[in-house]
Amino acid sequence: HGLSRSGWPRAWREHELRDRYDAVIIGGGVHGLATAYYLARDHGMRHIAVLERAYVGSGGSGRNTAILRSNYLTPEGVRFYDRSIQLYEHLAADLNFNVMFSQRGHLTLAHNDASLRTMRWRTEVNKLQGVDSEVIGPDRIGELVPYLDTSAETRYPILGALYHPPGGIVRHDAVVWGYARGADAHGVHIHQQTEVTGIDVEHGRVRGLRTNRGRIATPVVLNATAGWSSLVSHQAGVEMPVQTFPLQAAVTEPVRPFLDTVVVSGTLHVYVSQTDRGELVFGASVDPFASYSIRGSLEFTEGIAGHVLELMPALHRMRLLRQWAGLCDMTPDYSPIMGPTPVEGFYVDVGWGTYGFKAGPVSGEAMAACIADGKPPEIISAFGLDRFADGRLVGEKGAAAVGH
Ligand code: PYC
Repeated sequence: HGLSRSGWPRAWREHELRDRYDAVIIGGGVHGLATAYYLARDHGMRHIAVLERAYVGSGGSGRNTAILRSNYLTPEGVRFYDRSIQLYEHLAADLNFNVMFSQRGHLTLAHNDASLRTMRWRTEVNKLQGVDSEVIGPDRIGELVPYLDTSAETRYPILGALYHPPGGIVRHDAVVWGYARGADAHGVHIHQQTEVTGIDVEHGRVRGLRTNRGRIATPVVLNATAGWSSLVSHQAGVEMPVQTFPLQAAVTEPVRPFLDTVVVSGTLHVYVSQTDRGELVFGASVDPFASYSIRGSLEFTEGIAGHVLELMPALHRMRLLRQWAGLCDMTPDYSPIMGPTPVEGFYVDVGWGTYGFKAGPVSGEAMAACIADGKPPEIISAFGLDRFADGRLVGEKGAAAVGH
């Protein structure tokens, strides 16, 4: 039972679906699995299920570009993402699973005065929160990334950059598998191919949910989905201020390592990094229309190729290997929605836009504390659903990702 067909031990087990759990987490991505892991490990909760419609990591956790950073714009955002970086720094040891976190530094290029001003603003907020960021000029950028065209002859000359040394990349699948294995070792039931078809609410409180494999009674449900988060919350009668957009990405054939920083250009709507395998990973901003489609488009391929070549003309002979898309749940202020909802026992960890993967560890830690204590811990207190009614927005547009 504990072995796969090839004879290797299974990283996590399969279980019969029980008709009762103490908590059910919808979504087997990094957020849902991390929440289950910390709930079981740190809060001693037993009888936890994670329900995943497809396979673990099949949503945003397996579709992102694996970039980690904490150089945000608001103090609330910087503190939150910085805690995630701290957890990532110890994750391989914690999970006993090599997640290949490479803190190679992260550069956000400024091609105009307005961007440079925002970079300076972010630098000051970052420093006040103890996060390492500084604005650097074209000469230093050229030393860090020799292949970048830092001349004044380009369409959008590079005026400077926000340099964030602790940022970098990680092996995103390993993070998902590590949390899944860790959660399983603490007794969590991971149910793949298990789709939630309804959430039962009586007298303002969660009673259970229905799935394609049967009913489950539970007093606690966490919506940790991405792409369909508003539809899942709607099943509990809770409306989310979320609009869903596709985001496309691509990788090239592998080449010898030459790029050991992450390079982001908001003006050119593109970010580039090189994996340990040698592939270049390219990502774009979200598609310009709301949709649940994850089909690739030729417009994306043409656009990304053109923009990458504006930054690094020497790459003109490289070939793209594959492209894909993921779904981004955008909120009005570009910050997530985390914590309790008006339905007792129904919690959300949603609205992750284009920035969810890097927040997986801190979200898991914070949502586990929130569920165990019945109230949000300080680190996520600014991200509650009620902020939209009260007008306490946490505006992260200037640092969320590219091209918003
Ligand atoms: O927030 O760093 C980010 C990011 C990279 C790609 C999409 N979002």
